[in-house]
Order: sequence, then structure tokens, then C-alpha cells
Amino acid sequence: MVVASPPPLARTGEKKLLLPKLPTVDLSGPRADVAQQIVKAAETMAQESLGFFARPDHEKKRAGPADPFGYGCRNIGFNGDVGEVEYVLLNTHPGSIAQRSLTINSTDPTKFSSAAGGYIEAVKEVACEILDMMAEGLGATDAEAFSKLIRDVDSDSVLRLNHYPPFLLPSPSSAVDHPAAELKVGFGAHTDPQILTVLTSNDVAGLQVHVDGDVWVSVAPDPTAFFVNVGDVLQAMTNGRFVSVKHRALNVNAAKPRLSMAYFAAPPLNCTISPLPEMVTPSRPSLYRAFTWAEYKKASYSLRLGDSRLDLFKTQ
Ligand code: AKG
Repeated sequence: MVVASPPPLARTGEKKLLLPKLPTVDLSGPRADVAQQIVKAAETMAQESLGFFARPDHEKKRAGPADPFGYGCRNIGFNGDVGEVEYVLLNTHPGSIAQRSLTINSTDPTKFSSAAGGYIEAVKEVACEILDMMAEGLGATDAEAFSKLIRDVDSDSVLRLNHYPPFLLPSPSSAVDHPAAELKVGFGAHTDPQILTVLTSNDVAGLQVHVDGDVWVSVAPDPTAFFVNVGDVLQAMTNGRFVSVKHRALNVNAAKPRLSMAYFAAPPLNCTISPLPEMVTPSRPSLYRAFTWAEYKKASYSLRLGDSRLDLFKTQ
């Protein structure tokens, strides 16, 4: 129930390329009941999100502008990035969710806040479980080296609900087969600054990851799966062992909107980020200088979506 795999062949113009298969991890097994609860929480959150995005513009705007939290449309961030997307960015603290719900669903704010609260708790557990497996796999002395930052009461994790309108095709042919140049960018190429992203979507395609050879691999949409990607902070903490993956979302469907929900697991603002001691050896010295999450966030806000922020913190 974690990572959806793309089809092995993708088109770039007329050329067909053999692409790497994205790794898939099945987390359900004997805990199928927990998996069911997570899926239920995701479905409830998705329904609430679709309900909000279906509202007239003037009502949605009451939940904005996204500065950074709230409703945003087309403008992403503060430095001129735009895309064919509307979104809601939420601080995950219960008090903040309750406050924001008053403008997102003014007729029944509790319905929205309980859907968001339930989903955030469920997806946080998924993130922590994956992070603990990563720490174990890396041989970290502290098995909770990553997850304890997410579980911290002051964790700065956020949830973004993205809604991509259907792409208007110039001719009524299959959207999926359209050359990339004709597709609209929903969310431009970027890496996520936080520790880990856990994303789910409806059954509409659009997400792509960038792999070696300057190729974009499409991720097959699967509402019962999570797409998990490493963020910049995890790259820094693992001294580059895990790489923050560049990805983007395109509007590829002519009939149905894409809905995605991305939980960005982040440390507290005052947390100092530096490579785990086990990740640094004489032959692999520290690639990044220590920084606080607040410092990193500030740098992110000053850059464009596609800029490489980690480069600012390299030791050489
Ligand atoms: C983001 O919200 O940062 C994304 O990359 C969203 C991608 C998607 O909608 O699949």
C-alpha cells in the first residue's frame, strides 16, 4: 500500500524508453484492519476536499489567500510560480485546522476539521512507520531518529490538498497519448523541502518523477496506494544516502479532475538538521552544514519552485 509503479514504457516525443520500475512496498499484511482505517480516512478527506473545490470561487476565496496557509489558485509560493492547480495548504496542528475549517466549510466546520484531523493522524502514522524502517535499514543507532521529529508536538508538518481541473484537449483524442509539450503543467518540477512526503490521489494520472537521463516517469494513479518520496531534509540527514526526488504534476485528463493530498512530514522549526553521525565517515564527510528547519524554510520561500535549495547548505 505504498508506492504505485508506472508502466514500464513511457513516451518522450516519438521515442519509447525502457524505464525503471518504481519500488513498491506492501505495508498491509497482518495489519489489514489498520490499512482499511487509513483508506477510510483518506476517502473521507477526499470527499471533503472535493466538496470544497466544487464551491463557487467567491466562497473558496474566503479560505485564502495562501500566505502560506489557506486557499490558493494558480499561484504557487511567493516568487511567480504558476500552475493549473487550485489548492488548500493546512498547518496540521488541531487548533489551526479547527480555525481554518471555519472558512473552508462554514456551514459544517466540524465535518471538515474531523476529516482533516482523522486523515492527518492516519497519514502521520504511515510516515513514521516508513521512517522507522528507513532508520533501521540504514543501521541508525536511534531507531526513531527521523520519526521522533514528526511525532514532536511542535512538528511543522503540513497537508496540501491539490485539485487539477480537467485538461482541455485541442482535439477529442486520448489525453494519455498526447505529446508532453501539449500537456499543461499543474505543479511544476520541484523537490519537497521536508523530511518525507506521503501522497495519495484519486484515479486520475498526472504525477511524474524525474529519473536519470532527464526522463520523466509517470506514476500510475492508485487511490488505495501512497506515493512516498524523500524530502530535502532526509537527504541532508542521511548525508545524501537518500535523495530528494524531483517530481511534477501534469494535467493529463480531459474528463475528470485530479485530486491529490500530500502530507509533508516536517521537524519543529527550531530543530537543527545535520547528517546522522553514522552517515558521516572519513571517506564520506558531511555534505551539508547544520541548519535549522526555520532557516531552511526561509531559504525555500525566497527561491523558485524548481531551484535546488539544498545547494545553499553544501559544505563545498
Ligand atoms: C505537491 O503538492 O508538492 C505535489 O508535488 C503534488 C503532486 C501531485 O499532485 O501529484
